[in-house]
Amino acid sequence: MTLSEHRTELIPYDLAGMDHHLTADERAVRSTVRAVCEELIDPYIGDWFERGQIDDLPGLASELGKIGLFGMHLHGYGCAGMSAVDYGLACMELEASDSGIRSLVSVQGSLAMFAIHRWGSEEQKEHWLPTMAAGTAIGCFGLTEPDVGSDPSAMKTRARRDGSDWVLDGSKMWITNGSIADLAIVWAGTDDGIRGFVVPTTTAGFSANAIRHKMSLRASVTSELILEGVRLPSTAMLPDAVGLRGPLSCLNQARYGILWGALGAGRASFEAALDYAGQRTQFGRPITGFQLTQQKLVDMSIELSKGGLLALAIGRAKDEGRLHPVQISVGKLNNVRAALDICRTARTILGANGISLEYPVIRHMNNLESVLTYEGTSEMHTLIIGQALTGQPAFQ
Ligand code: TGC
Ligand code: FAD
Repeated sequence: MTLSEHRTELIPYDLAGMDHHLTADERAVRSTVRAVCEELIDPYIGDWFERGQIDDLPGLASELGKIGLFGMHLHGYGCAGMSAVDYGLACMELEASDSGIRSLVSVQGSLAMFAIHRWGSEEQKEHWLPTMAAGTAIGCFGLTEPDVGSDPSAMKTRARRDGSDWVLDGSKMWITNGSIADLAIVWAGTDDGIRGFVVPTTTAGFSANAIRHKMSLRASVTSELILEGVRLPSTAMLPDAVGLRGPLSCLNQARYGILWGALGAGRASFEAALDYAGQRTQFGRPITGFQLTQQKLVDMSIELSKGGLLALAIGRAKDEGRLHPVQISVGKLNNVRAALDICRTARTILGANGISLEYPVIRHMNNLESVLTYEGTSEMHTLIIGQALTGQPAFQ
């Protein structure tokens, strides 16, 4: 049997056969999320990105909540209690539609909900998690500041005691969902180290401004948070999170989702390029017939295939409770970098059409520039892995 007779058995973005290692239930989760994306997101996303606005964001959030996407890997309190692999597959399908939609889900579930679920009091969990799981309350996660990004230990936002209250002053920058949020998880320095606070966004002294002029993640709300004498009761503090390990534990969750999600954006761009190349004729033949185009398609396909196996290996390790955070850095660094390269290459295959929002490629490419930077830049993940390999921190 020739290779071309085998062709129909191969999935172009999964030549290594990762799909074979998924259970029927996992495939069903993936299909469900894909179908929802095809109905609720794909017909509109190009327009949302171009206008920098999602129409009826509360309506979309509530639809995503209905199928259990918010905090889907958390247990209890109205959360779906699915596996890490299920959650990863969902992120992949969401990001095949748009990184901004995956961000909406990641920040809600992996950052804001996880912070409360892992570090919050019983009262905080019961108060916030069910409505957040339903998508009727939206959360954001404020770690980054205008002068503090990769090194959150240097944060300037402060929380001071005033009687039994806490009073927060400072600002946070580049905060996803910030100006649409009902609650903000705010990390602040105290005399006892960095602590987390659940801040209802209606609290006096709290304000949020949307950041404009973005050329990336345009179908996602990104904001500055201002905290001016924000007075909170003592019950607003996350009681069990002390020090940087509080926020970093949340980042582990979100980075895990991203290492799957980025492959979705890469896959969508690869598929668009493969389809386009088969139809585009130059010099009297489809451009798929040129060796240089085939080289690009082959390289993209192999990177997607390897990235899928890496994501699944990391997902299985997470489900089995043997995942090391450094492995998350390996997945985030590799898969985002690979997906961005795939999008850039796909864009060249589309020629001039590659720069048009009529096709998804430039949107994914621009989005992945943010994904490469947020949740730890590629340099930070390189240094995390470097430290693990050598025992020597090279951050400063
Ligand atoms: P270091 O001294 O190494 O550690 C401080 C404490 O944290 C613990 N720790 C971790 N805990 C859990 N998970 C991890 N991955 C952890 N890494 C470290 C560590 O054990 C220690 O605990 P303790 O109890 O002994 O105090 O910390 P460092 O200050 O040297 O920093 C290390 C570094 C640079 C790697 C870290 O600061 C870092 O990852 N920086 C990047 C910042 C970042 O990723 N920001 C993301 C903001 S959120 C966001 O971007 C959302 S994007 C929207 C979306 O997701 O869609
Ligand atoms: P900097 O830390 O200033 O880094 C600038 C450059 O210097 C980078 O290339 C970096 O890798 C490099 N660099 C820094 N230190 C070193 C070093 N020691 N060695 C080598 N190179 C170094 N944050 C939140 O808290 N919540 C959110 O919801 C959130 N959402 C975001 C959404 C978007 C669309 C974007 C773009 C960002 C978001 N962020 C969020 C912020 C994001 O986490 C930060 O942008 C990121 O951590 C990097 O910080 P910075 O931009 O300040 O860059």
